[in-house]
Amino acid sequence: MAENPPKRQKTSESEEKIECDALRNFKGFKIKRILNQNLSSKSVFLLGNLYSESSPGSAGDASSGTPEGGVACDDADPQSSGNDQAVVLLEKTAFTEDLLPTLMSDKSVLNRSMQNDIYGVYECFPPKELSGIKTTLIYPATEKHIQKYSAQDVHLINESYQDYKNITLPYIEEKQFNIQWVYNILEKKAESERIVSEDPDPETGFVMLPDMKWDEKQTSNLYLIVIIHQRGIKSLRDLSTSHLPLLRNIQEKCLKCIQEKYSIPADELRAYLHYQPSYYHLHVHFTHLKFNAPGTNVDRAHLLSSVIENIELMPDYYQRKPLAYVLRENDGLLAKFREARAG
Ligand code: GTA
Repeated sequence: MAENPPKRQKTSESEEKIECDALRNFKGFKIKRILNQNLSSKSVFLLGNLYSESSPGSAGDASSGTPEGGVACDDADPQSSGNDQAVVLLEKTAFTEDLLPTLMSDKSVLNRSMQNDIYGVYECFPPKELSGIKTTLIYPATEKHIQKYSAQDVHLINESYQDYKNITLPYIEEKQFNIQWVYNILEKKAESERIVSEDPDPETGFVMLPDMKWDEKQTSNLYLIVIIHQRGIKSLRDLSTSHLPLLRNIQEKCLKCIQEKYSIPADELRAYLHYQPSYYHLHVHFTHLKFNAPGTNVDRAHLLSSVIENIELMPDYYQRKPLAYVLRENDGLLAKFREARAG
């Protein structure tokens, strides 16, 4: 059993807050299967059961750990719902300059595996503080999460606005990912200490903070996410002239803030929206140009500057333009498109 498994505990009915403890180790974790593996990025995505030896007290025992903060978790309680599935993303992290002196010291242990003339090959075992693996835990994971992180074939869809209305919109209204994490950020119930910049204006305002994919160890792979305060704008498809002040505000203030805080000029950044996104509450990705972030391909990313220019040229551009994007083989939306195209 995990020593201190994450648990969700209501602290106050009125506040509707749920405490989520931090996991301390993976004791009891049972690997069900490898969902995906990438040798270049040195990452592996796993599906498993968090409490394979689950017993009363293994989870939900309030005395076993320290709550890390009041976080509203909209998914069902994993223990009572019986969903013990977890998706874990493990990624080896890049070297950072400031830690190199520690790595290149007597704190690292070397094992030589080969020597030939002047050529030696060693395995280096760095100290604990340098051997961290970026670990993302999604728990309890839904079937949609499992599909999202599984290796599978992808297919290109060309979606007209009519398709959006008839196929995509009804599908995402029924099947979209829960966006409680977005509301937690906007309502300062989670990650409030990580906020880099905020404009509180209800119409044109936003919150900017490090994306879950950024380890924040160096700025060469900077990844910030900007979430708008206004609710009900799902994606690019909802954008028109009335949203230009919002989009221009994000572009201007976020680029300025990134320059000031991280010393990265605007021409070394890409700001873009995904279509289709995974989460249907409008947000903008800001990544360093040097970083080949997942989701920057032409089949998914739309530069914020182009979005603004397109709407300036044609107010209803995103209600007229066919948009192409890729869908995974097991995506329910692809099945809907296939059904519609066949019939
Ligand atoms: N700060 O709680 C959160 C949080 N959540 C739940 C998601 N994000 C969060 N950020 C914070 N706190 O960039 C971030 C995501 C993402 C953005 C949503 O919000 O990291 P999107 O709606 O356009 O959805 O953006 P997107 O891009 O599909 O989401 P995501 O998670 O980036 O998935 C993209 C695909 O990239 C996945 O299917 C996965 O297979 C692949 N991928 C490759 N490498 C990674 C990786 N290192 N981590 C995650 N996914 C990866």
